[in-house]
Amino acid sequence: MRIIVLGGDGFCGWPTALHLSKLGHEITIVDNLSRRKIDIELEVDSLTPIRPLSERIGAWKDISGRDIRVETLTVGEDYDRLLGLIRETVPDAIVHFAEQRAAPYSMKSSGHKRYTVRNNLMATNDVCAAIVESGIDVHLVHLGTMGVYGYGSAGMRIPEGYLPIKLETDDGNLIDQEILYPANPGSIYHMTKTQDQLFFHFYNKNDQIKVTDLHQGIVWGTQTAETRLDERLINRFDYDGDYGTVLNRFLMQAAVGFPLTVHGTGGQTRAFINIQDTVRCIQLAIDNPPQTGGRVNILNQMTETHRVRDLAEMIAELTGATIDYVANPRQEADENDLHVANDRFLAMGLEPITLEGGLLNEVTEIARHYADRCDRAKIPCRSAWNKTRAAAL
Ligand code: USQ
Repeated sequence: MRIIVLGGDGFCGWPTALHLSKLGHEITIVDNLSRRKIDIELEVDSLTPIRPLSERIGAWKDISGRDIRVETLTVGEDYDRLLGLIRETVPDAIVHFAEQRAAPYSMKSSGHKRYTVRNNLMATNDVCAAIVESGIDVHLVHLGTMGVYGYGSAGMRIPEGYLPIKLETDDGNLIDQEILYPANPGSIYHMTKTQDQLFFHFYNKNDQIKVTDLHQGIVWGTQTAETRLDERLINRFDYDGDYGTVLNRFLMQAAVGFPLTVHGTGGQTRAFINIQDTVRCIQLAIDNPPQTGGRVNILNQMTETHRVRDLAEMIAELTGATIDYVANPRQEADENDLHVANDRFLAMGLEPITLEGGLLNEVTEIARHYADRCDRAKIPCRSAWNKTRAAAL
């Protein structure tokens, strides 16, 4: 297949591009290097020494013999170039990762809120509009987030996108309907993903575009079968307070002897997935497109749920690290239960990599190996959700 990967230089985009290329697909990466520019803004580097994009692409050619094309453009701004690329390549699928993906970054200031909204919403609308204008039958695969649902479900499993409801008609009859699960975002970033759902719903209804929206949990791990092949292909490892995600941060903190930063009581329960399973899920989504005319296809891309303090305790036991219960900079529930349906990927053959699966050690090894690249001052989360949270820090 011909596949365009929007945001193909990022943490999920890069390993996905390699995985799909390895499978024999013809890959074009579109990226504006915004993630690397944010590293400069935040004065922090990936813990792993990621190479410039052209060097990554050259290394992949050396290792695999396969070409990946790169187009540097900003999705959401350079509309004509995006449309031209779609017309020229006639892709079977477009994988859309071209969004600002960090909740704390999106909450740093009004400027960061505005950037995240502008960037993410314009990008998604431009992709949908360009697909329609091109007239090409493209399958759009979008990386959404579990955070569109909020993290509580009143004791029921969070379904895959649609909530079955019963409506009482005026004459007293009950009728069955399915609606998009009510959006309940916890940050400006998560809010943009809830709005993405409405773009997809509208363009699907109006123009019958084929969309798969993947509601992904928190990714852990860093390497995949392809990025492991050569150090020049290494994936990002974010550890800083804005972009680092919780499990990778704890593993890295343990490796450099920094007390594990549990926010509040650590009673927050979240969904997780290993990066190797992320790339496999994207492949499965591409292999199983919705039918033309069908509704937006929504899958929960997660494999297990864990409570933050349980993760900290597990890692402390594994490594001897200490735990620091710090004031929570986020406006979020102290404690929540989370049950999530993920039957659809399991039915497609996904065999989840679980935390017990041994890869925790690999992440710790990588964190130890590159520990001297860590700037400890960048570890604490300082982006507060509101004035009350800021005052408590
Ligand atoms: N947390 C800590 N200590 C830390 C860092 C985080 O206790 O040092 C807590 C946070 O307060 C939060 C939880 O861990 O309760 C998760 O935080 P996170 O930074 O790992 O994840 P989050 O901000 O939710 O965002 C990440 C990705 C985002 C993706 C989302 C999936 O950055 O792109 O959409 O995970 S989900 O969380 O399922 O919505």
